[in-house]
Amino acid sequence: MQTKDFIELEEKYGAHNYNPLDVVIEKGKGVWLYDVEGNKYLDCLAAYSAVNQGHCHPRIINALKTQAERVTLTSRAFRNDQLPFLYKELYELTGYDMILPMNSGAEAVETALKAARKWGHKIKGIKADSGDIIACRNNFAGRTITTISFSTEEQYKDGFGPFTKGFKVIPFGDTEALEKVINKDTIAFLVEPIQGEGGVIIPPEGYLKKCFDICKRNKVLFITDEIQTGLGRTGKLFAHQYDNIKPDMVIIGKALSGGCYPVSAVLSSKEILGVFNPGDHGSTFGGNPLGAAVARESLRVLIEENLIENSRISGEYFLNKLKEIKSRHIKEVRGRGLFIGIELFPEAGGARRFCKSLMQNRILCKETHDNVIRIAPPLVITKAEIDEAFPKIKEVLLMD
Ligand code: IF1
Repeated sequence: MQTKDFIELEEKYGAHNYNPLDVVIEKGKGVWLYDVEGNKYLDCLAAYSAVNQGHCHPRIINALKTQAERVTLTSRAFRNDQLPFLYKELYELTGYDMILPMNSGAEAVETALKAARKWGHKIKGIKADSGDIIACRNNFAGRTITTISFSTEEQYKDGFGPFTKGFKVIPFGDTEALEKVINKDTIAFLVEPIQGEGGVIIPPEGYLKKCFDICKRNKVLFITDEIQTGLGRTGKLFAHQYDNIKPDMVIIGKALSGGCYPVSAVLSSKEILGVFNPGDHGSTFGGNPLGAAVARESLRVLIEENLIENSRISGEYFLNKLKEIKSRHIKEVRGRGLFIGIELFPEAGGARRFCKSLMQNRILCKETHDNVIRIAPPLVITKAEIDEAFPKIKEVLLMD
């Protein structure tokens, strides 16, 4: 079968909730993806930062295979021999001493929201079934009814109401707006340190620290969604570390498993996650031994292969080279670590057509918010691979 045959089959039976590029991937290794005709592509999306460790990392695949032949799922009705070590290793890596494991990012966001609400009602003393959680415009937190309830992207909400109450939305990057919206019934502030789907939007210097201090002064939980920015993507373990803060809760996912298995988690403390009693919350697969074994190895690879530092150094190198491109289409090139966005002027006709041309040049990117090309390769990328890709990117950005 050729590319077109796969596309035909997918279009015939699949729900059309995506508009993917017409490339059919057959295998991946490191930063490289191969289509069904054997063409080789540089992956500059890394499955939205889930494949920070590179495709099919041998150590992670091996951990997956080994555990898969021991036991995959026990349910949480019983205990398993992988999860306690994942907890311990996450604590040693992050300093958070209470962790709740889930599967998808959205499930971890929902878990954090439930923990925050329960903390608000049981600890802060906000009246039951009341209180607000603050989010930012242009956020992305998942596709569930609650996570889209505070989305400001009309398409993500169209037709899916009624929505979950108890959320207020303020402009991202605006500390005064946060100060103004907080009242005695405010429970928490949920924020992505850099808005990914929003278009790789980096807030003003010191924004997170100022928000953190405002939240502390008002006994409001400060929660970071690091599902995309976390685990090395921006050149630090967590993007919030650029502001030297320690959020009350950190939500992680994606690269927690190196893209080999859905694993997410809420990292927090006994004071907050301690509000959960047995039976309050859970999930069939949450905390399963297969996911835990994969996550343990994914974290080891991230640290032992120095991928966070490589993200910082290679990201700076890549960003500086991209900034050299003098194209009438480019409005701004911005980024932190290997989390880069090339914002185009609206007159450029939208980022999609550039991504299609990049695909012809064997580089796979994804547009975000119409006019931004997201460049976020696996963190294992080398300077040589960047140098090989750069002229192809430059050629596309100089096209008419
Ligand atoms: C899709 C976007 C990115 C996330 C942040 C929570 C989640 C995500 C900051 C939910 C997930 C994914 C979803 C995926 C595409 C991708 C995405 F374009 F949708 F918005 F990365 F920017 N918080 N983002 O980025 O995690 O439940 O998906 O595991 O196709 O919807 P999830």
